[in-house]
Amino acid sequence: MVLRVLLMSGDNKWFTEIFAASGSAFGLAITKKLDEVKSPFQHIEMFETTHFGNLMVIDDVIMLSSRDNFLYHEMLSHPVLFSHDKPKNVVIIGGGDCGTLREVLKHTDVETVTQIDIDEQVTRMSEKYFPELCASNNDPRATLKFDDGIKYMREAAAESIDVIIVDSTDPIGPGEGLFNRAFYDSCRKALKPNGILVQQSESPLIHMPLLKDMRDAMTDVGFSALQTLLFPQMVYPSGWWTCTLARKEGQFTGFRESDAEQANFNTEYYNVEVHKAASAWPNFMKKALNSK
Ligand code: SPD
Repeated sequence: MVLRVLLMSGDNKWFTEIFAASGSAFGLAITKKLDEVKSPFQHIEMFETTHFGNLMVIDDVIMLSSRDNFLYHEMLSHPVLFSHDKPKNVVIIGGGDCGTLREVLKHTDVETVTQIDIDEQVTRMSEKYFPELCASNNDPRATLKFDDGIKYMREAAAESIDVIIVDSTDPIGPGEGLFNRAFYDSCRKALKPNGILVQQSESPLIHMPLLKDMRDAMTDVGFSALQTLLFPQMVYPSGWWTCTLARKEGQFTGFRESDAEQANFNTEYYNVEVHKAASAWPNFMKKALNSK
């Protein structure tokens, strides 16, 4: 269960996300509340912080800050795109703040990116408070749809997509149906034979049972190889996060290292060394996840 508190301390207020399941909490000093909207799906709030720029909170859970969203968005985009031999057609499920979309569009080989987020208000808030993330939204290769991503994948044509990126909230509320076998099965069918799915897969320190369930479900529906990558993300519970890549067929042997080395775009976190290091697992993860 996630709770939130607004505390007063000296001149500052603090937005604090309490993660009761792990007896931990994370807080940011805020100067003011900028905006809020109750959409048909969720409660979206925007705060101005003292040190982290703007902060988006959905249903009391921190989604992103101006200062550190690059870590998550780069790791959800570049490892999977450089692991595919020629990613032309990309689908983003969720991702309404458009940070992942911005990173994907940096790849000039990508011909189309279709983003399906259930909640248009997330994008409208992001356009206003994270304009840097939305700067490429008018790229002719990008299509933004506001619809149910689960239904979209269920109805997608078989073998039509190179890369699917699931940039979701936690598995509660509208995001819940993106973490189960039925959804992974739809994704697998919609991928071309050399296609890859990547999904944000929560914290290795405090969500291990969920991560294990996700990986087991991906394997059960027939994905042939998985790769869980680790990266820091200060504003999420534990400050340590993962994404999991799942290949429809074959193994993860195709990292286009020289293309990543010579990439003609800027990144703040991602590079070849980071890509390789992100797949190194600490012993507790090997013990928890290598049993299957
Ligand atoms: N605990 C919060 C996890 C949220 C992950 N998704 C954030 C969306 C950023 N594009």
